[in-house]
Amino acid sequence: MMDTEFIPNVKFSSISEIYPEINQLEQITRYKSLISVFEKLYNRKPKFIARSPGRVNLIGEHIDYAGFGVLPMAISRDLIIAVDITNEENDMKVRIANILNEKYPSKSWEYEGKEKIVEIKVEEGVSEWENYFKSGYKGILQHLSLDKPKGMYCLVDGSIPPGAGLSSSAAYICSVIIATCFANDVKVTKTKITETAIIAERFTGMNAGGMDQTVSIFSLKDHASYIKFLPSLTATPIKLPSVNPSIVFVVANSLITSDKVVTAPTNYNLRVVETKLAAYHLGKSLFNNPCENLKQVCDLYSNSEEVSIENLIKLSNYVDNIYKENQEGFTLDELSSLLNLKHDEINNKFIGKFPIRANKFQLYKRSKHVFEEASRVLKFYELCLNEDKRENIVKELGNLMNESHKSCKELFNCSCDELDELVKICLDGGAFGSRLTGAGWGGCTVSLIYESDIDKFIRYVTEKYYNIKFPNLSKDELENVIFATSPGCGAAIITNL
Ligand code: NG1
Ligand code: MG
Repeated sequence: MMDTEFIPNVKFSSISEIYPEINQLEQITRYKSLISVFEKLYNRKPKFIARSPGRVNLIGEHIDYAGFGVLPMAISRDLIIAVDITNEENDMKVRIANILNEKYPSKSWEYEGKEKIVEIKVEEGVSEWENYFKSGYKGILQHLSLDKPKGMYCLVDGSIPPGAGLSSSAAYICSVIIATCFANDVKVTKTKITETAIIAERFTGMNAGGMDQTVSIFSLKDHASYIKFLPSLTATPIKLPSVNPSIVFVVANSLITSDKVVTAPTNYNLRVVETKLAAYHLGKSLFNNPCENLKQVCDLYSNSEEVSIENLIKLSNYVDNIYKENQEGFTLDELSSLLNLKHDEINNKFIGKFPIRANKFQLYKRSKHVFEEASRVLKFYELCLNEDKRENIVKELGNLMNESHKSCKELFNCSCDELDELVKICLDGGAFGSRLTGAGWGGCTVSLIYESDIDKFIRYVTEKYYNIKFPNLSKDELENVIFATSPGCGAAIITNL
């Protein structure tokens, strides 16, 4: 197996190579300060640092869990964990602390054997910072066969704003997994780490898709990723179009935080259920074969595992037709007769471990969004690949992003007033396209602009959005809420500290 299959080791002296866009000196200072806080806190030196980046999704929202391809890129903002391991044979304790210790208090726990590993309490309405650590730790230990995992001292520092749709949770879990592997001297392939991280995120109460973990682990510097989940997980690195004048993506945080774990029963997890219900129903009505996800409906429809824009459009039209009489959603009773399933069968098949709350289940809107969004991803991908089509490319990419936002807002209902307002301001400020990124209901937008317009654009959005809604933000804070991105590196272990 090739070495590149594993998480790369980067020497501390080369960490600036990981960070293309933001001040590299600032990063070096950040790492040095992490190491010195670690030493003061634990009275020992860290052995290594694990880092995994957040991401901005360029296009393909809420379709990963329906099995369709997405197109995100890693950003420089990341989650780093300084780690030392204990050498005493029976010390299997994990101690965690955070640089922001007032907000995130220190915790520790003992290893209680394979069966138990660690208890994760997920109560509705609460999301504890240590749960993400525990989830990653539990996920990887369930996979590895270690009799005695090493005790660990850990100190965490994150630069991804939480609840902003930039995937702080997946970056956290991925860092924990690679840290635990490295601490215990085991090598696991990138694919296995990603799959473990996806399952691990579900311990936190989110019925997670796989985009964030894949992009965090697989990204290559200067490349976005085209990620496919079925028939198997693949991440193809792609260069963003090189055009003249050159383009860049700017992230702007609406500063409306959406804690996805807390809102999962009415938002994220409910959407997962709705797309599954639609797959079951469409599969049944088209082929007498209830499907598990909407990608499977598409495969059966086209007799191939390759997805085509043409077939996605046909399916979107089919959805118009089959739900002609009911575009406003089905009650549980109505679903029961539509699918010919009893209430508890629906519960067991589609809901299970992730509780949801809904008066109506939207099959029409959700499936239509998924098929159309999947076709926009393919169009975006083709535009990135096709060197000959460069004339209107910036406009075309922008239009796809705008259509994506409209669909997230109207069909997937995962936007909010502030995001819609911010998108409008970004477009007025000269963006070719602008859309919510990540799960939505708050969090960030991503906008496509000319690189030469960055300052002008940021000034405009600051004046129209931040100065009005959040007039007390300092200059430093502003730099953290609106910033230009370039495609960053994936996960790494930093050694030789
Ligand atoms: P964020 O923005 O990190 O909550 C979530 C999911 C993705 C994807 C997007 C919507 C997790 C960890 N992440 O992202 O898989 O479904 O929403 O496109 O569940
Ligand atoms: Mg998340």
